Amino acid sequence: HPGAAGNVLHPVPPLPRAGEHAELCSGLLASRAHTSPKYFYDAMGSVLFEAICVLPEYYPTRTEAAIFSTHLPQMAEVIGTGGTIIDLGAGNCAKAARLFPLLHPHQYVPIDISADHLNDAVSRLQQRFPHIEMTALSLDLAQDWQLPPEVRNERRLFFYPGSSIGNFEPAQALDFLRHLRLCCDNNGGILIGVDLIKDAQILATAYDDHLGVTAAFNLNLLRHINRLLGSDFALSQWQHRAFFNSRQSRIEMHLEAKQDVQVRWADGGRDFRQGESIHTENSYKYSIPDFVALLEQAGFIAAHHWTDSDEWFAVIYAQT
Ligand code: AVJ
Repeated sequence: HPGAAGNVLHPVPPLPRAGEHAELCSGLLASRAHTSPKYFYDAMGSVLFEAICVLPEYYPTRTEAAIFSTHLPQMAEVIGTGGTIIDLGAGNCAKAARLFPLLHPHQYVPIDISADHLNDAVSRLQQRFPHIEMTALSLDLAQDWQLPPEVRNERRLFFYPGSSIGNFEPAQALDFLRHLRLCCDNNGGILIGVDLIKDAQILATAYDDHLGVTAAFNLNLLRHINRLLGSDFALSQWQHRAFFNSRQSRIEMHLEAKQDVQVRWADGGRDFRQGESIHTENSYKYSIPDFVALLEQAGFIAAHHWTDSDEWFAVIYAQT
């Protein structure tokens, strides 16, 4: 990176698109059609998600930010300084940047699926923190992944804010946390944001806001799929649906056909009946004890947690 002499900034390669075609098709052709939430995040989707984060209805981002503002000094005492911060789903890297003045990492490793977004964010951040070695990686965290040797192993702190863990099924969340535990030496840890179970109406409104930004975010998925598959989804034929499934403790997002719909792509297609839907996202909500139990099953020792006065959101630090 020319602007940051002495620092390594690995250019992020675009994700390999092989396999995505097959994965998308099989999800769309399943009896209950579904897609992975990773397909939300094309360039437009990443911008729409940033807009979601400033919606009044979407409490997680600001609640988590307030928890960090209030408790960051104590977090730094508990966690200690130095080492490598590995930012899982870094996005615009803004959340991690707030940790730097207190945690003083030697290395910062932002990981995100959206390569363009990440490259822009990291080159800006490197100017502000020229003394921190930055190594950007483009990985699909929902697939098998390994950290490359450039990632130092003195003391790895996985940073996983925003409650993105909620996109995993609980069993997959456990596998994911176990994988993180195996990536840490004896001095590692995880600082993770977890959205908590609360009133179903508050939850549902957070995913069905009055401006329709979440609806646009959900519908934009069809445009992304059209580009990836060469399909002919018409956005006007679909509507956003979001609700809290209390039995499974998760928000579900769907795209529902407003009428009978025919969709075609190069090597396939599908008819949807009016009211039929594509399941586009799950966002699991946890209690603090249940999530602590999950961390402990994964081999971490939950050291501390911080929450807001309503207990809507928790930030949990667990160590090896
Ligand atoms: C990025 C997975 C944390 O589940 O709240 C926000 C995604 N989807 N609004 C969430 C999302 C619709 C978000 N995560």
